[in-house]
Amino acid sequence: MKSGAPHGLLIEGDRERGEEALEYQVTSSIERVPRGEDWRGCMKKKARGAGFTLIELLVVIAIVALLSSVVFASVNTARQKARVAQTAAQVRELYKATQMYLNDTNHLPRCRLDCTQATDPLLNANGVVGWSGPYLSSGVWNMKHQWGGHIGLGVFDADEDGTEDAVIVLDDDAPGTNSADNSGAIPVDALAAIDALLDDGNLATGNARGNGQGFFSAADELVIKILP
Ligand SMILES: [Ca+2]
Ligand SMILES: [Ca+2]
Ligand SMILES: [Ca+2]
Ligand SMILES: [Ca+2]
Repeated sequence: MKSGAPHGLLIEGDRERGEEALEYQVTSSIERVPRGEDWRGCMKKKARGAGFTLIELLVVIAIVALLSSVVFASVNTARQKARVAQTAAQVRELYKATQMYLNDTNHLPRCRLDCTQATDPLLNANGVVGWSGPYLSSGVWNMKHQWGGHIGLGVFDADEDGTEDAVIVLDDDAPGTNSADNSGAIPVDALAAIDALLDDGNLATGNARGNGQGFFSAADELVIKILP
């Protein structure tokens, strides 16, 4: 459309818009190669070699995907191992605190989901004779395991032999919630790994039982009988 225009105007158009550059190529007798041509020629050269590059690229992508899935899996395994070890350490720490409480008071401490900082037996005497705590610096009322559920202290006849037992519960419910919370579920393989560190590795036997297989545990929970 600008074929009849002076060359000076066409050059201006070429520099500003690719559309006009094409028209300029057909109609103009100026020898200078428009910028648009430079660009297209370059792309054509790349496109010719792209067959090999694409296959190579796909192979590289496949290898990277494979490697990253392997790395991701091993990172996950390492993270789970660390969480399992940390949770077992928390249980041992709480067990020691419970032992000290029992030695001093001759009572078993309780602190389940309705437990607060004010009622936490490891932090407050609350009239219990012989109490000489605190037995755990931040208590147990807000203690969470690595999946976010409450680590609680319970007292009930876990093994159904007619006498009360002290238990540590790795709950699937967050501190201060109720049994319907379920936000802190522990994966079954992690439950078994915790059981293996603290007990016999079997969720249905020994002093640690879980995932609904004993000691009145719910799914995704572990109940550990610590006393007597
Ligand atoms: Ca019992
Ligand atoms: Ca629960
Ligand atoms: Ca629950
Ligand atoms: Ca067990």
